[in-house]
Order: sequence, then C-alpha cells, then structure tokens
Amino acid sequence: LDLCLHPKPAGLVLQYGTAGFRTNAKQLDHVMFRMGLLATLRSKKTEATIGVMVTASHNPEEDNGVKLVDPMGEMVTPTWEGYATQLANAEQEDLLAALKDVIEKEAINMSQEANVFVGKDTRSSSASLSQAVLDGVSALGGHNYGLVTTPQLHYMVCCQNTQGKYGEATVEGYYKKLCQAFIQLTNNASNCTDDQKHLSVDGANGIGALKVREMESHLKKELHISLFNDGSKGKLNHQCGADFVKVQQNAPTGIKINPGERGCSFDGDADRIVYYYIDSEGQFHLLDGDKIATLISTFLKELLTQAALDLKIAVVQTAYANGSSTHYLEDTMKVIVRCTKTGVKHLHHAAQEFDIGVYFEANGHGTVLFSKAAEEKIQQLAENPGADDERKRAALLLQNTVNVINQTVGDAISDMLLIEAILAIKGMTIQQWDAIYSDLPNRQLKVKVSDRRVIDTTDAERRAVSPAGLQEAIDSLVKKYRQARSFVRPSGTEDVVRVYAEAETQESADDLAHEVSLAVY
Ligand code: NG1
Ligand code: ZN
Repeated sequence: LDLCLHPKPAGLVLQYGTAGFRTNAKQLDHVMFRMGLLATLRSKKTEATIGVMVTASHNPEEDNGVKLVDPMGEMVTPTWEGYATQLANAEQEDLLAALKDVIEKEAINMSQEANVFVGKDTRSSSASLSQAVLDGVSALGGHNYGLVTTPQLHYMVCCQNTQGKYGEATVEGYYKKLCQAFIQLTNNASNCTDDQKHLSVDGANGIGALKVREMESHLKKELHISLFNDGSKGKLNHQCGADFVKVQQNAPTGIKINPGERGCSFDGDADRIVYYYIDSEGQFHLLDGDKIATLISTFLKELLTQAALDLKIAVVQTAYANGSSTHYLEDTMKVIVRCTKTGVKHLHHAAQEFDIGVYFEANGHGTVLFSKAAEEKIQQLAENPGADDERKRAALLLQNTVNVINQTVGDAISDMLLIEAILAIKGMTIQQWDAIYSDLPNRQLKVKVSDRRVIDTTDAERRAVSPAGLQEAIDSLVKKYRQARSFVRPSGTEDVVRVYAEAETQESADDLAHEVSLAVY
C-alpha cells in the first residue's frame, strides 16, 4: 500500500462534523483515501462490514463529503470520528504514525480480514472521490456499490452484518422488501381511488430520482409517481430539493402540481423528505419532519391501541421542531417527547431507549426504531391463531409497517412509502393531515462570523453558554414577542451560525430572527 497516493495539501485542516467531512470537492481527495484506510481499520476492529458513503447531501453540486457507516448501519462512534479528524489532518509525513496510533490504541489485529462497502451520489466529483476511497481500502473485501442513496448503503451494511436477517444486501433486495411491505399495507385501503394514488416527487436532480425510477416497477401501480428534477437537465439541489423547500418555505422549481395535490421533495442523497401542497388560492403549505413524525406516531399509536399491545412510544425531536408540534404531541396525543442535539446520531441514540422511537429532524430526516422486544410482541400477535380479528389485523399492519421502514437511518424513499400507505389506509387527504395542528410561523437564518466556535450551547442547543451575554440578549429579544422562541448554534456542516426564531406571526418571527442575528455578531 502506497501512502503517497492522494497526497494532502500542507496545512489544510478539516473536521469530522455532524455528517462526516463536507466541503468543496477540490479539497477532499486525500480525505477520501484516508477514510478508505480508516474504514478498513474499523472493519478489522469490529470484524464486520463497514460502509463509506461519498456525498454532500443537500449541499451545492461543487461540494462533496464522506461519512463512515458502522456495522448495524448506524453512524460511526464518536471515538472513531476523532480518529477520522486526526487522520484527515495528519501532514503527509505524519500519516504512517497517525495510522499506527489508531492501530495501537484500538489494539487492531492487522491479519484480520476487512470488508468495506462504498457508495456514491450523482455529483460530478463523486466518481473520482469514491475511487480514492477504494484506493484506500487496502482490504481485498472492498465492494463498490456505485450509485446508491445514503440510506441504501446503510441498509446494505446492516443486512450484510446480520447475515441477511434484515434483508438481502443488494439494491434489488431493498426494493423488494420495502415495496412488498408497502403493497401489503395498501391492501388495507381498498376504497382508495387512482387519483389518491398519485404523488409528485422532486428528486432534487440527485440519486433519489434515479432510484425512484429503478423502484417503480416493484410498486405494481399501487403508487403513481410523477418524477420531476430527475437529473436530466437541472443542477443538483439548485432551487429544488428538501432543504431548499424547507428553508425557503416554497415549492421547488421544475415541479408541476395541481392545487390540492400532494408533492414531496428529496434531498441530494435521499435521506430527507418533506411534503407540501398548494391550495386553491395558490398558497404553499409545507408538511415538514415534525408533521411527518406526528402522522406516523398517530398511526402507530392507534394500531397499538387496536392490537392492545402495551408498548412505549416516544417522539424524538431537536430544537428546530416547531413549538406547535411539540405541544400537540405532548398535550393532545400524550406521547413522550425528547429533545436532542442536532444530528441524526443523537436522535437515533435517544430513540433506541423506547419500544418504538419515532425520530425526525424538522428538515425531514428521520425514521422509526422498533426494539427487539417490540418486534417480537408484534410478530407473536400477528401469528397467534387465537387472537381476535381486530387485534390481529392491527398486528399485521404493524408488522408490514416495520418492514417498510429503513431502521438504519432516515430514508426518503422508505418514509415516502410509509406516508403514502398511512394516508391511503386512513383515507386522509394532505389537507386533513396538515390540519392536525398549525405550525407557528418561523424563520431560519445563517450568519457568517469570523469564528463560529466561540458559540457554545447547552440544553440540547436551546441555550448559549458563551460568548458571555449572548443568551441574555436573546432572552430579552424573545420577551418582546408572543409565543416566541429563538436560539443560535454553530452549524456542523457549513461555516455559519444558524439562527432560528418562531413567533405568533410571520412578521414577528422574521423580526426576531433578524434581531437575534445582529446579537450574534
Ligand atoms: P448543521 O449544519 O449542523 O445545522 C444540518 C442540519 C442537520 C443535519 C445535518 C446533516 C438543520 C438546521 N441542520 O446540520 O439537521 O441534517 O445538516 O445533514 O437542518
Ligand atoms: Zn441528506
């Protein structure tokens, strides 16, 4: 193995952030190579298959990024995030020492076999960067999946390490499992008309669009998808995609959608999804991750009641969750709500503490986790010949719900199938779903500062502890408005500070966000 391949530009320092390394693609060649090396070590250490995904998700086409996937399809553990940063930043002459350091600290048996799955999105830089990863995967067991969505790679890593118990470790196997469960679910929606089976999908000109096309034949016409921004002409994430729609609170360009019809947008690597519709007055209505979490948890709670299964269900959110959603979940639905720091690994971890943990970031990244015990109870009831019909029907629905969900990570395709199934089964329109609660008007802003790391937060990022005086300033601004809330935090994926504000009216939310961003300088 030649460590001089893919040399590092001297002095460049990068950080393994909320979603791995992410920056302009030109700066990432050496990082990719080194993440190939590190994934090989991680595989030897865990004696399992490790994933490496090359993507920068919702970032512009010019950017790219990389993250590691642990054996059960989850994000790599914090200690290894630290190793990733050390390896990525070691100057060329120190690389060997940095590698040896990891091998020693983790007592890695270098004669152990390694197996690494590599996937990439559709960015123009992804081909050469994923090749750099493969160059670093010194192991013979490296497997290149080529173009896949981020959640597909997570899924296949999990399948591989559970000897197929979670499913078959192929993209075909993924479609089969999810679509079969979807069709079983929609069998329970017999009076669903063809009109109700129609959905417009904005593929963000990314990998999700390609994969929806690939999947379509498996859906057996139970869902009619009109695909827009399929990558044939537009630029990745440009004026489209889930992040654009969520932040701009507007429809993506390039989509054609009739008043009242459902639309949804994926992000650039298809691990996020948001829904929307345009009403007869031309007004845009967004149904974000919070609305999705509410729909899914309501559905699950009803099924648990029908099945008379005593399983504890919780919803995990972040500080970006709309205040109305938290109120509705706690006060009306009476489910447990937890708030964690931003970043899927934190939500995922918190969700694992419950029988059923529904987690969603407001931006549409999320999934549902079922504990082993919960899955077993559901299965027992579904297979119990003596159970009464209503309980059994509910258990079967729960079982198919488990199977349509990608539990390894948030997944736009899987979430879409689940949402479409729920709406069909409940005979619910998107307007009815939207009306479950009304969002508080809100605004997100980005502020450029010289060093965003001077801002330190606590209480799941809802309060700033430094710089001194900042939180007091925010508190006194918030007091000026009704139903107001605001917080700031340094982004983990961009060189900015994010400001969030919500209040009784849009004007108040906008004003508050603006005033708080001035206090950040
Ligand atoms: P940062 O840049 O740390 O805010 C963003 C999202 C996260 C998460 C990551 C990873 C917001 C406010 N933040 O993180 O939720 O999705 O990207 O993609 O949406
Ligand atoms: Zn993404």
